[in-house]
Amino acid sequence: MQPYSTTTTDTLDPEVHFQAKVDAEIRIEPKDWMPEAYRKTLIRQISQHAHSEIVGMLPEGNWITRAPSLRRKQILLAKVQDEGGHGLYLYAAAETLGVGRDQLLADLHSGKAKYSSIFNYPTLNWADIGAIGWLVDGAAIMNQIPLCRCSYGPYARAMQRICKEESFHQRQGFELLLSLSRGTEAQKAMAQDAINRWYWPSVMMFGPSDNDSAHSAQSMKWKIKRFSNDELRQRFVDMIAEQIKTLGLVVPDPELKWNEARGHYDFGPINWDEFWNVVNGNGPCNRQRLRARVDAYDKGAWVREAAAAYAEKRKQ
Ligand code: FAQ
Repeated sequence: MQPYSTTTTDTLDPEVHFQAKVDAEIRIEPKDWMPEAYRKTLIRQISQHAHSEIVGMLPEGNWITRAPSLRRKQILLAKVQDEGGHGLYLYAAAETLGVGRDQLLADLHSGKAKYSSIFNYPTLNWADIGAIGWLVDGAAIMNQIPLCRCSYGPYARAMQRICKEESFHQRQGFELLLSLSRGTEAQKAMAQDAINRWYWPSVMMFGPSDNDSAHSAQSMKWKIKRFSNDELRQRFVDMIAEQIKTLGLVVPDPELKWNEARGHYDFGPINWDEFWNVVNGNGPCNRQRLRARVDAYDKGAWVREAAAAYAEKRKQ
């Protein structure tokens, strides 16, 4: 942390003043001066994050009616509802930067704004719900804990609550897989199959490798991101390689191996063609996911109109 004093920096160029605050770990709040590029970067990242949360409700929502017990159904309902709540906190955080909710959603619906690649994969069997909780929420937590210290106040505060809920999500996923792994041979095979399909897409969630990450250097200077994509990915691989031992299952990576000198697990090559293919709209479920969101928005038009009419009536 660098020393920061308003009196000594008052006369400075606003950009220098801004960076000095960031370096001194002073949170930037909505009414503070900020460089236009900082504002745009935050709108991009926070809105893409919000879109990921609400699109992320779809693969799991698909299994609510088919959960194998009332207990599992209650857990899944609560989790999917939490993801919707995360989307709302994040849209609200993005709105503090001067962009409206309608604009943010229009950008999602037109395909201009991205959402996480991971939600373009299908959920084929019940074990996928466990794999999503353990691997996808596990990757999300690894990426999001440092965002609780993001330089932009509203985003950092939203992330604190989100991370608490995500840790429950990860545990329920692990517990689900543990039950399956201790069940019949068929249940164990189902859990392994789900891990085989969700592991690599989860590793890709952290984004392109540092050499190809367009935004990382600037976002780290602004303390939006605290660690690079590859650093977080390595932590995730290290965590999963240990946790899978309790499940008695295997990570689908023949090259995964503890490296004593590095103090980390080495792992096999990532299929970046697959990653960019999914990011660019050609994954297994991209069209289906976007269509579901656009349909939900269109079908909700009467609710928005009724709420606006009611608010207008109360004003009068
Ligand atoms: N998918 O220069 P970078 C969750 C894009 S929430 C799609 O490295 P940056 C909870 C990137 O946008 C999961 N696109 O970018 C849950 C950029 O394109 P642009 C979401 C990706 O921003 C669980 C380009 O590649 N989490 O899972 C992806 O510095 C279960 C160059 O990349 C967040 O959004 C990707 N995986 O770093 C919900 C966390 N990766 O925008 C439901 C916040 C990269 O120039 C169920 N976001 N791209 O057109 C972040 O931390 C960052 O934005 C990164 C990317 C790390 C995702």
